[in-house]
Amino acid sequence: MPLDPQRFLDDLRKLRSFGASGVGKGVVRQAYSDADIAARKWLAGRMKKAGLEPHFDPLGNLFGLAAEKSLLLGSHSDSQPEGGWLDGALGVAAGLEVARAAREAGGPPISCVSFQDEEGRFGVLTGSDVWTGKLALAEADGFADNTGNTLADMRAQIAEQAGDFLPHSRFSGFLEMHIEQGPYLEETGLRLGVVTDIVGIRDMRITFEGRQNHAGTTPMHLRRDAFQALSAFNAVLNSRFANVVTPATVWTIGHVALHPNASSVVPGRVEFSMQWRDADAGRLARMEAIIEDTAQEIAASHGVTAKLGPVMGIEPAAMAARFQVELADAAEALAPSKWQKMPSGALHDAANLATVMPAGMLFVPSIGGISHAFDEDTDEADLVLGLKVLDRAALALAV
Ligand code: HGY
Ligand code: MN
Ligand code: MN
Repeated sequence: MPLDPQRFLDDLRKLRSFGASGVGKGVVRQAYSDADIAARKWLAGRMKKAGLEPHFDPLGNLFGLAAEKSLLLGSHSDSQPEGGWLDGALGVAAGLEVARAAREAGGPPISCVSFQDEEGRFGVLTGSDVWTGKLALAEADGFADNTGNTLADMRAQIAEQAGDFLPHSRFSGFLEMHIEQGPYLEETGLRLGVVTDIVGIRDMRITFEGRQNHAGTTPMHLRRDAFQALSAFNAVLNSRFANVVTPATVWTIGHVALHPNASSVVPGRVEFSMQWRDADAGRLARMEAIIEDTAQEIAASHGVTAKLGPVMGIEPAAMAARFQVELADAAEALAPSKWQKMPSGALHDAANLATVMPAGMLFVPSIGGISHAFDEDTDEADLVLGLKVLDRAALALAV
């Protein structure tokens, strides 16, 4: 059987049914949720049916293994708390289809994978962080999500299915197809992106602790208001970053927990996430120093204390030259002049995989540049074109 785009689209739509949100094509399928675990069990069944041996490792990373050493294709099937149907799922369904078609056609051995917790419920790219040896399992087990669940407790749900961690030497390289998640391809009228580099990321939690008090009786000059500290921190940080960043640098305060979060109470505590991304590790370090200094200065001037948690991160990663060449050749063959080499501003498992084997990535456009939102989408013709380009490159790399 040759590559079957309809079977790939059917799998992709079926995968969406696990955690389908009811809003647009969105999904709610965070790592280790019931929907995520059900989706992985279904995927394991599809792998088995395709003649690929399903293998869960202790984190819940799910591999569909060819019998011999092989190229590995895939992405992740967990979602953000409010996610789209393609982020990660596209690369998983495409990897499965290419591996399955190669097997049916008597082609080279190709394996597929869905990594666990790429979206960082517990860390940054938790499943591939641990598998590639960047993060010790014992340390990761202690990580808690925003509501206090630990990774150890969550992964215990799949302990019965789990086998060992696989040796990296079982694979000759890693290819990941993904939606762009940004506006560039659509704006330039291109249909494919061959990724050159993946930016680096740093992520930490910061807590400002002040004094909870009555919002009617506490004079402004006596307040130690955690929200006011956060607000001032954000404004000062933005102005200080202006001297350091480039137009491609990004930073986000995306999660804020204000205590006790009531309209008649001066907030006594705020915990928030601070994330920043750039292609230059030196710039990431300069930004970290500015964040630390600013947090301490703002704390002192607002009568609160600042507690800075550990900094987690992924280093900027270059994609393997040969993988870029084969993806570019395939893109030019199937979509002449409709592709471009480009960096990735989003993080991907391929950044971790690049530390243990050659890795490459292929992008297809995101409509309106929207992702990490329910209305994320891509034209079906672009999904199928991406599958064909991935297949062509994989067959060239797998021999
Ligand atoms: O946040 C990211 O870039 C990725 O989607 N985990
Ligand atoms: Mn993703
Ligand atoms: Mn994502």
